[in-house]
Amino acid sequence: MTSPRTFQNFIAGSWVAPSTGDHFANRNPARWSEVLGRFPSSGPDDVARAVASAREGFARWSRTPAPLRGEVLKRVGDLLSARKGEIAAVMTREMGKVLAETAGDVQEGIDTAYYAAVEGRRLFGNTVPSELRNKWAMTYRRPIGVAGLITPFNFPMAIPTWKAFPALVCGNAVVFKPAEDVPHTATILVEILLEAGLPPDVIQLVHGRGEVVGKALVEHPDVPVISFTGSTATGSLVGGTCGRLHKRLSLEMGGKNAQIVMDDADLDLALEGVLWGAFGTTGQRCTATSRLIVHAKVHDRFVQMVCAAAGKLTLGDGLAAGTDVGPLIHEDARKKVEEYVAIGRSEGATVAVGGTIADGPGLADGWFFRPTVFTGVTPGMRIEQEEIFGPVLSVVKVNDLDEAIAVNNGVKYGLSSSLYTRDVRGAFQAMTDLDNGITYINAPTIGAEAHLPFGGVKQTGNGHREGGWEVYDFYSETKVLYVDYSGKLQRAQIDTHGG
Ligand code: UN1
Repeated sequence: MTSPRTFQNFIAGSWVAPSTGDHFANRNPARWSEVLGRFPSSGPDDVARAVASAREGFARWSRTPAPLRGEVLKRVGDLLSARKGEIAAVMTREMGKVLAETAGDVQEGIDTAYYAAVEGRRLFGNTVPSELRNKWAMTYRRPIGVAGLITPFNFPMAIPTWKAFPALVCGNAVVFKPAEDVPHTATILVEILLEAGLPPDVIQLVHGRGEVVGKALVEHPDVPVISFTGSTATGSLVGGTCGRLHKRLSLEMGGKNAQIVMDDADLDLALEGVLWGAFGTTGQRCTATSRLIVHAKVHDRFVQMVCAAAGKLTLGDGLAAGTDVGPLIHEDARKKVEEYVAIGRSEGATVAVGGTIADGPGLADGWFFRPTVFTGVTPGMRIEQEEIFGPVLSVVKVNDLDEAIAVNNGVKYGLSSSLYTRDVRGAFQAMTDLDNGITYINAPTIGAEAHLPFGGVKQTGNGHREGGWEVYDFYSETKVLYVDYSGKLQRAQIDTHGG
């Protein structure tokens, strides 16, 4: 067997070994004995070199016209398209989700690239009337500086592109710290950015641990913009530092998303939705459906449909045809799921299906856990309140839509929600009252599109959005210009009505 390849950081225009000399193994979660590569365990010195180089890159890139910056992103989209299948396979190998999903993840990157390319020609400001005569008032967007991007394992291509592409089109330079679990996909993204013609010092890739590399990036005084997707606990730490250092910060964190199924819903449609929402990506999505809120009139029938179907899902290597659900990302993730199953039992909920490690043929060397459905869950139980980030669905029975909305809103998170109904009145009530950043009607809790804002309320985020047009506000500074051509001093608020 050939020994695994040793990968490098991309710093100051070159692929280089880490200053520490240390590396970590990237393993396949479906077959943990398989080492896919060795990646740098970088240190603060690597971050410092990357930031210094990115500052130089920023000086030139920020002066490159935005439409030309957009052209680079257009080529990135073309290159991602050409390599879609290959990247999807790399991604499945390093993080486990099935090939159809990793291909979708790459497609999300492609969509984000083409959308960013066009935004390069549209980075609008506003021109508005001045309250004074012979005076113009307008805004335009300026690049900010070096953006530090810290990304999670579950969408190894999509989430980095959500952050990096708008940051770049807005004229910023990027230092990218991907999750330790998915360093290979991150490496390919950087290769593609370079091949597309991005000046080498505008993108820097520093691999390593969050506590070391992520921390150094967040604390670095020359990185004025930080974007972080990950756990709410880590997000609080990042937020504390950024608050102290007055940094611009976008946080995208936990979720406890619910699918509501009313008594008039198309149950077959709702079934497909909940299976995809709860067990796709093995439940490891911020937008995963982790609660199912069902009207009492259809509760027993629908729960039975869900359990029968969940029990039939095929676990396995995401590369194998016929696999529905891949492994969890690593041992700790599976332990956490096991712990929550024990917590749910001790709280008095019933495991209706699953609830155990899956270790049948071909599964023993991976972090597999059976799709699990808890029934008899009541609002306030920990399995109803806390993010598990695994294939565990908690079912809550309700008597009407008002109660369903109250249950949905009774958690600290607010990312996505979904309602299955045929009642237009109820749908609009829910669209208004569900306290989430994203609500789906007759569709699951996942399904965000690249050109619409993505994010949540309450402890899911800090008020910013990824994707869509709103993210361009985050990565640019709005400057206001007043031009007075009256030839005399005109005092705002004082001379307004005088002339
Ligand atoms: C996440 O869950 O971390 O719509 C991101 C969705 C996906 C992206 C999810 N396109 O849920």
